[in-house]
Amino acid sequence: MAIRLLVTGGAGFIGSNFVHHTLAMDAGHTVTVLDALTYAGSVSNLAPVADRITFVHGNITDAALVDQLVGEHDVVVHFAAESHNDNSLSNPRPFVDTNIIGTYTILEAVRRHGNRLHHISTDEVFGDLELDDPAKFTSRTPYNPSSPYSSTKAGSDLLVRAWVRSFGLQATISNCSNNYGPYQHVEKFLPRQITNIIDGVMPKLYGSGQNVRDWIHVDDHNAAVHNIIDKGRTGETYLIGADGETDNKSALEMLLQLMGKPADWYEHVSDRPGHDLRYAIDSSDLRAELGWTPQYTSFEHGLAQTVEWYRANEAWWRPQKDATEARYKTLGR
Ligand code: NAD
Ligand code: TDX
Repeated sequence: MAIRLLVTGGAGFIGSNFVHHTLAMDAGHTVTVLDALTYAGSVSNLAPVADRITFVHGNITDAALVDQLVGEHDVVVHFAAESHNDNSLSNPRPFVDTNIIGTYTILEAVRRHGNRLHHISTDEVFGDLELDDPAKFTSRTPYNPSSPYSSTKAGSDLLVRAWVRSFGLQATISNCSNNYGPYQHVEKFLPRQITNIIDGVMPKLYGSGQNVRDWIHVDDHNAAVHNIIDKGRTGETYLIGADGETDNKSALEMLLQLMGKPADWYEHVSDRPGHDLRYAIDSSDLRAELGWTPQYTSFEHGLAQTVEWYRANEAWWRPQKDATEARYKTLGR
C-alpha cells in the first residue's frame, strides 16, 4: 500500500540512504524530508532524487512545524539526531536539544494525530561488552549508555516506550549497530580514514585499536527498517545487526590493503574518553519474525565499494574535510 512518509533527518547519512532506498523500491510511497541541515546534513545527499521528494528545511524542536507535517503524513520515520560521540563529549547541549526535546516534540505530534512512528536508535544504548563475553545485545539487555550521545539516544528510546505504554502510541523502535556506506560524514571512523588515505595523510587509530564495532551496510539497515514499518508489531523493539564484528585495527588494516598501503601505515592517537570497548548485536529475533537477512555478507566487499564511492565523490566530501580535521586537532585526535 502506498504511504505518505515523513522522514526526519533525511539529509544525513542513513536518512538520505533511506530516501534513495525507498524510491528505488518503487512502491508508490511519497516522501517528505524534514531536516535542519546542521553541519551533518546536506541537500546534496538528496540531489539525485530532488525532483521526487518534498524537502522541508526545519527543526524537529519546532512544535508548530512538526505538528503540521505529522498531520499531513501516514508514517513518521525518525532519523534526525546529533550522532557523533566525539562531538557529544565536547558540547553535549545540542544532543539534549535534538535527541531528547526533538523526539518529545515528534511524540506529542504523533499522539495528537494518531499516526504510525518508527524511531531509529543505536546499539550504544546498551553500553559495551567485554572482548571475550559470549553474550550479545538483545532487546532484553538493560540500558547502560556511556556517553552524552548514547545517553540522549537512550532517553529518546525511553520516551517512545513511555508514550506507547501511557498513550497507546503506534510506535516501533530499532537499535542498529555501526553503519557504513555512501554519504557518511568524514568525521566518522571509516570515511575519515578513507579520505585521509586519499589525501596521503596517515589514518588515526584511537588508543590500542582493540575496540570492536559490529559493522552493517547502510542498505541492509534500511531494508530492515522497511520490514519493520510494513510488518513490525507496534510497541516492539527490534535489534538490527549483520554479524559484522571487527576490531578497529583489523578494519583499518583491511582498508589500507584495499587502498594499496602497507598494513602498518597509521598512527595511534589519544583515546576517546569513556571509549566503549565492544558492541555486538543478536538480530535473531528480527530475522525470525520478519524474515530479514543482510545482503552484504562480506564486510571487505562492502568496504571496497565504499572506498570507490569516496574516490568518485570527492566533490561531495572535500568541503567538510579541513574543518573536520581542524576540530580533531584541537582534541589531539
Ligand atoms: P547524521 O549525523 O549523518 O545525520 C543526522 C541528520 O539529522 C542530519 O541531516 C542533520 O541535519 C539532521 N538533524 C540534526 N539535528 C536536527 C534537528 N534538530 N532537526 C532536524 N534535523 C536535524 O546521522 P546518521 O549517522 O545518519 O544517524 C541517523 C540516525 O541513526 C540517528 O538517530 C542515529 O542515532 C542512528 N544510528 C546511527 C548509526 C550509525 O552508525 N551512524 C547506527 C545506529 C543508529
Ligand atoms: O579517527 C577515528 N579513529 C578511531 O579509532 C575515529 C573517528 C574513530 N575511531 C574509533 C572509535 C570507535 O571505536 O572507531 C570506532 C568507530 O567510531 P565512530 O565512527 O565515531 O563511531 P561510534 O562511536 O562507534 O558510533 C557510531 O555507531 C553507532 C555512530 O557514530 C553512532 O551514531 C551510532 O549510534
